Amino acid sequence: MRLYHHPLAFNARRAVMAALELGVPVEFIVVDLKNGEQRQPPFLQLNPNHRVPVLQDGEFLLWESHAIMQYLAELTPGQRLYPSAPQPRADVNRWLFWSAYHFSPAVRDLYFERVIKSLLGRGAPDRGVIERAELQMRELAAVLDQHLVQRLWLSGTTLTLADLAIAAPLGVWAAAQLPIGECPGLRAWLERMQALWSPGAEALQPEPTLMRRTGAARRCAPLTGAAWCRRTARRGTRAAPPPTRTARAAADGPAPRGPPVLSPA
Ligand SMILES: N[C@@H](CCC(=O)N[C@@H](CS)C(=O)NCC(=O)O)C(=O)O
Repeated sequence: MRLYHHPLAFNARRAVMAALELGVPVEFIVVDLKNGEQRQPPFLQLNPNHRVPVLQDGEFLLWESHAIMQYLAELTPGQRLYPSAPQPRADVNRWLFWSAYHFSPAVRDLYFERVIKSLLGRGAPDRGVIERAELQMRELAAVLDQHLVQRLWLSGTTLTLADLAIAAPLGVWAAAQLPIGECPGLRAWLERMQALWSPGAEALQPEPTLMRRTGAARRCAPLTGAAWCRRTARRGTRAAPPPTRTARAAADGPAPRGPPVLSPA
């Protein structure tokens, strides 16, 4: 099974995170987005929308990151990231759709205007887009914050696909200057996600100079079957710890540093 992605693409990152957390043996392939590989015929045969991620499982091709997460979970016997009972599953699905329709597009606009445009030499940030996206982001962050202030995880009492889906775009919060500074519940949850995912930081960003490179898709073989994947897969099936004083204190503490794992650069 192959997963086409790019280390700076947070939509792809949620699929990568799901594969690693589930311990699915996937071959990770980086697509050279900066040089337009995604618009070349070979990649367009994988995804006519010229976007990562794409999962290739034999003859079966699947694009759309949230659908890939669900598929990978379905393939994994005994997994607990995607519950099978109707209501818990619907609750996770609710956050996946919310992520796809509302949250990720708002993050994308701020990330694109403030980070990607300058990386790609696409001109100055558009103030109008930034103002609209910031307004939207504040509302969405408040929804997350209120939900998370009394809870450890977004859905149910353990880590699920919902947490991975929404943490992935938040990895760019510092670089994209996302307005989440006054959201203690959200920040405490983000710190929990960082603690879970820090060991994967290097794995997710095997080539820091990637954006300066050119050429065809690069294979990230070291990711496949890494011991770290097995460790996190086990952790993913473990029940969440009860709320601790440390977790609550974190909610009141200073703003966290940029998420090491999830950070784009
Ligand atoms: N809704 C899609 C969005 C995918 C997407 O926008 N991917 C971006 C990177 S985050 C991309 O590949 N952009 C390249 C392009 O538009 O040419 C998903 O969740 O998979």
